[in-house]
Amino acid sequence: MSGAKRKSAIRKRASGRRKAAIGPNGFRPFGQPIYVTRPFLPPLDEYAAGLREIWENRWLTNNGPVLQRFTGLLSRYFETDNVCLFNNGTLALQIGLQGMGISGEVITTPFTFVATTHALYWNKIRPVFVDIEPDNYTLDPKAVEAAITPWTTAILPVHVFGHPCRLEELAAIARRHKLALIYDAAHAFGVRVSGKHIGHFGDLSMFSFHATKLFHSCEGGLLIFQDSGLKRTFDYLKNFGFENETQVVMPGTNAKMNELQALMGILVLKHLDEMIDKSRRIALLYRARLQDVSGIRFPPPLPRDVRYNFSYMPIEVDEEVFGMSRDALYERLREYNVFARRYFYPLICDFACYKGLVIKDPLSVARRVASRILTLPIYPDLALEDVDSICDIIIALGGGRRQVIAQRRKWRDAVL
Ligand code: T4K
Repeated sequence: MSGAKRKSAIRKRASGRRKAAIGPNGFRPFGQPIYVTRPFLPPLDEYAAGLREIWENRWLTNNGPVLQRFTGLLSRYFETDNVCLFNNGTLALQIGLQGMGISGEVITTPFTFVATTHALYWNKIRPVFVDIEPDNYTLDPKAVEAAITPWTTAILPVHVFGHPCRLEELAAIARRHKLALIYDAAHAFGVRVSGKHIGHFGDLSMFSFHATKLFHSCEGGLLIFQDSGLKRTFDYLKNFGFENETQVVMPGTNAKMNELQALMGILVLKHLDEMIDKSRRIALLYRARLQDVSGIRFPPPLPRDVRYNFSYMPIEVDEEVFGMSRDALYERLREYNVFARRYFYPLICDFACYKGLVIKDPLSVARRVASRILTLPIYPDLALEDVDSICDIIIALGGGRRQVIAQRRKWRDAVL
């Protein structure tokens, strides 16, 4: 392609992606879909160089050199040897529970991705759903304590959207009742509390490295744990239980991360701080533009000692005040090529496969949040101009065009 043609193609792509401008008939849809997230991709030549090494090694999986390098990097990042990589977060959590011998009942949240509960199911553990807190949507410690029975063996809270759970209260409950505390930290890579990695709270934490996560390895999962004795068990469980060529010590499965995943993880890790910073600016812009819009609610800012990763952008839509239901807003945004998501609706206990469970907690907060939640697009490469246009559309859908103009003036004064 000639230089001039290439420039024109780039210009076309940018304007196609960007424009949801105010036209004579109102807002025009974006030229290309704006998804809730897009994976960060490292420079292609860096990945190609890594592939060349893999080609030369002819070693694709089963604890290859790239996987070992990735493990070493994560071990340094978390400052512990107690790390174990898997081919995805679901199997990591499933094996985490199995390796720790969790059984009976586990108290958990219904406001999460379905994999949290599936990991219990595959271990024949009964999930006991209790309510969440209205501010950051994590498990309510009071509800947890009220749900403990003689069969309870563990608590499985989720740092949903990367919001840290009530770490101290949950630790105290676990201690008092001699329960294991296992965190689903799928959304929380990069989050720190008082300078400490979120993965160091509780007995064990699982991170998902799925492509939709801020930090990813295409697919992948990681366990961080306190008891170093568990490492051997996890290594057996993810590799068929092999001790050596002739001995199988337990009925494991195949949950190994391969070399191509590990390579992606190594290259994306280099960009973690830059990704968090870009996402932070996007989140600030959403807040500046939308926080005073009637009927839109943001979770309150996190405590000052939390270093957040800005991996999700949840808002709640109050139909009566906003003038449109969450579902209507979700649908209308799609008409503009904006694919926000209703994470996490429906609640897990309302999925057909879990409907039969007896649930004592009325889950009133979780139900209200699930009916109002909408997660807006956020990812490092999302242009601020696009965020601005998404906000224009939301404001216009709720309150009309005049409000957009007033809002624009206001945030420009505040932010610039
Ligand atoms: N626990 C929690 C709390 C979790 O949130 C998850 C996963 C897990 C456990 C399990 O971890 P993993 O086993 O997945 O490692 C997505 C992800 O598949 C899932 O990993 C994630 N949580 C969940 C919250 O979101 P979907 O069904 O919403 O994904 P999908 O395919 O609709 O993707 C969302 C958007 O992302 C697409 O509209 C476009 C964009 N996208 C997606 C992919 C895969 C891309 O641009 N490129 C891509 O390659 O579940």
